[in-house]
Amino acid sequence: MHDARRYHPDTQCVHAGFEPDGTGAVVTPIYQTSTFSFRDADHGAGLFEGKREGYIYTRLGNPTIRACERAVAILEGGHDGIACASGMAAIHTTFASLLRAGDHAVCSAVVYGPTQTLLTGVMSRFGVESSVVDTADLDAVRRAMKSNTKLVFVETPGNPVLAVSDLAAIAEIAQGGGAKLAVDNTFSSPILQRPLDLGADVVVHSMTKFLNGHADVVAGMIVAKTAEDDAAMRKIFHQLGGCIDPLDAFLVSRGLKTLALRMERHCANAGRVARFLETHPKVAKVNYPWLPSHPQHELAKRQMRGGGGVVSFELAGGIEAGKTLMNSVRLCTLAVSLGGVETLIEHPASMTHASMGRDARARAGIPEGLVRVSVGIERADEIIADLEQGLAKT
Ligand code: LCS
Repeated sequence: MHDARRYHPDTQCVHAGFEPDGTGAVVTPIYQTSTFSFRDADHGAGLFEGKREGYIYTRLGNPTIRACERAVAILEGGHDGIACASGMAAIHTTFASLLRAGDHAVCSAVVYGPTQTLLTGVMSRFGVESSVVDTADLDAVRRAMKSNTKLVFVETPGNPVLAVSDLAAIAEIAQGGGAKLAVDNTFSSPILQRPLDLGADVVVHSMTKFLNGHADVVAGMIVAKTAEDDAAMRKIFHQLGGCIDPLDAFLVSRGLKTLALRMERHCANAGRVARFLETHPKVAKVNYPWLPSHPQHELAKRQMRGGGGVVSFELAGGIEAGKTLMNSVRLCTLAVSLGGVETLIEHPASMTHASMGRDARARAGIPEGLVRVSVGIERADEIIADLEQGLAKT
């Protein structure tokens, strides 16, 4: 579909990225090959020089991977996509492409734990300074900007307390200070939020989550808004080497076809679970952007088209009650990750956000007793009944 950008996102999910390969195949086949033969020596040399279009080697490009890259780029409204082996590979490539020794980066305090650890614990070894701030607070972002700030990295809604940051305002602050804005859009997917339309320069995803949606692939994606940023990042990516496998790219492209449908159900179910939890006497606090009690609810309504599929909450009985709940659920599965069709429950402080350490969690406002649920697409009343029987045991 060469003109997929004209269509509604619901239609783009089904068709974007596909280009006929001449066989009549209606989906892009799995080109499970590491390398591509050249017609002759000059053809090979021409491909390497960039004078000819074609495939060389799967780390540098592959038709199945290209289909997935085009699809996500169209959904995000960006120039092109760079598919990666994981969300972390996408974030690493972003940091390594947009930062160099002597630069400074600003990062949301509420992010997936390893993102922050990569910046403060690994990029720091290569001479990159960083400030971790509450990006929901625009003054904190303004104060954190320095003359050498080259990147502002925002995750919104942020994992796991669902803090929402104002992307249009942060794009102005970042670009006004000579920095690029990169946004981790994993929690919303382009169906609920399009950061590039709001002024961001780069979007990253863990496609392990909603984009693939079936808990059977680990993958990531980078989408740059401009051809220049795409080319610069792709060059670094080719050297770093964190490429996706063609089979995984195929599976993500298949998952994308139902993304709009799945997000509708994730949002409806998560909204019902959040409202149920908010009225439950054993629940002290619920975080969900679509609840009027969420501190950035009005901003979320402006910036997003739905609250997403993730809810987190604190029990009045603290972590011990949380453990009892997690050990008592039957339909929900006790596992990390999120964004799949099945409902998952986990404990951020000892699992997904353990690597940050207690102090960083405290600074980010991530309570030690917080429980996170990725609400799947099962029947909402059956998810709620499962949580209800688990809460009764606490
Ligand atoms: N960005 C966000 C917002 C994430 O939630 C994750 C993983 C990543 C990036 C990294 O992606 P990966 O390399 O795993 O594909 N989040 C996880 C979580 O909350 N539980 O398990 C993984």
